[in-house]
Amino acid sequence: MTKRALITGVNGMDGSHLADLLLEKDYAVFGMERRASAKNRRNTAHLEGKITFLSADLTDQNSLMRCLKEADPHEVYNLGAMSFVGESWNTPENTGDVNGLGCLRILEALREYNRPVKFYQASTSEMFGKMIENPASESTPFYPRSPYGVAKLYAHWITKNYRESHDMFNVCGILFNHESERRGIEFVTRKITDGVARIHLGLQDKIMLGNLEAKRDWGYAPDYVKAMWLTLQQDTPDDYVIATGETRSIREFLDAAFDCIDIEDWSEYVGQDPRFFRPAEVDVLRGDSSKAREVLGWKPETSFDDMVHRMVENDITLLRGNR
Ligand code: NAP
Ligand code: G4F
Repeated sequence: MTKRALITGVNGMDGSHLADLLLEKDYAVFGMERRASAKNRRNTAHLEGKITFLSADLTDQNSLMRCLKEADPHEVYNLGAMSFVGESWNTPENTGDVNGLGCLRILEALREYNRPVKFYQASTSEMFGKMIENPASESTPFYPRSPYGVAKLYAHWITKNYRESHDMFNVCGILFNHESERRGIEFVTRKITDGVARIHLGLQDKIMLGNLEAKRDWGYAPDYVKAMWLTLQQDTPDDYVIATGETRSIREFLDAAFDCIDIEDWSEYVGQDPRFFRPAEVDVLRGDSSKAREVLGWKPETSFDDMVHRMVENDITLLRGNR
């Protein structure tokens, strides 16, 4: 029997990598996208003709029900979100609507649909925020520091609540930061690798950033979508931290990225701009993924240095193509 999966946010970084993985596994893949006046298939152009795109929006209940009926999925992965933490202070209400209530809307649609569908919610290390424990595990108390983190915490708890209240197969992956060549340009890693590529090609003089001291537990996105799939293949629904267990500062990311173009001292190429600082910062994130390693047999496969190299090389190639 061919398995069918519905992915919300299919045009995003994770959505596109997950679609690649599920196609390798011979799934029929249905990708939910929200259609504006123009298509946004930068990450999914290669998937046209291989997956079925469905038009819907996490803020539109009827559209979600229509998607479920059209896809008739065995598995639903909710990866759609307003995923940029910095922007969530500018649009807190929309962030709550999409990231918090959007998840509730899918759960309600699933309840009404009333078939045995496994549901995956992309929860986030941003829910740990102040990091009551370091490293953070599934039992660490939450302390979100942004409207994004607060909205995601609602989605996390409502997913668990519907599992317990309605006996649904709902799981949450508490995903620490993960990056790839398909990362949005506004996130710090891609902003740096794109900037380093431009400096290398003589197209830009400086990269302007915010807080360089913040630390993140950075993994490679294709490894993380494997964890998503593994989580839904279990017999019992449960929640898992997905992380490398290593943490590095933005400065260390800069070291690795500039190293790719043989620049050791990058100080003249990097500036700071108050616009990129946040009203409340998450100073450090580090995750303990022991449970995922033991139960799912998951582990990160791509090293930090390899990931940074791939991103810089990809940006150099893209920019050379554009010139
Ligand atoms: P991403 O690249 O920003 O993708 C998010 C996708 O959601 C985009 O395709 C976006 O569509 C779509 N979307 C936004 N608003 C929507 C709406 N109202 N209705 C339907 N779709 C909507 O994010 P990502 O990095 O792949 O992350 C995937 C998920 O994992 C997100 O839920 C994110 O919060 C979560 N997460 C990510 C990380 C990480 O480090 N990457 C860590 C923890 C959790 P448009 O293209 O139209 O904007
Ligand atoms: O790359 P960032 O914007 O990612 P952030 O805030 O950690 O969020 C990402 O990871 C979360 C998981 O922990 C996801 F849930 C979320 O969807 C997203 O994928 O910022 C990383 C750090 C921050 O401390 C920020 O203050 O980099 C710092 N930073 C310094 N200069 C900057 C910049 N961030 C951005 N985006 N742009 C800068 O110029």
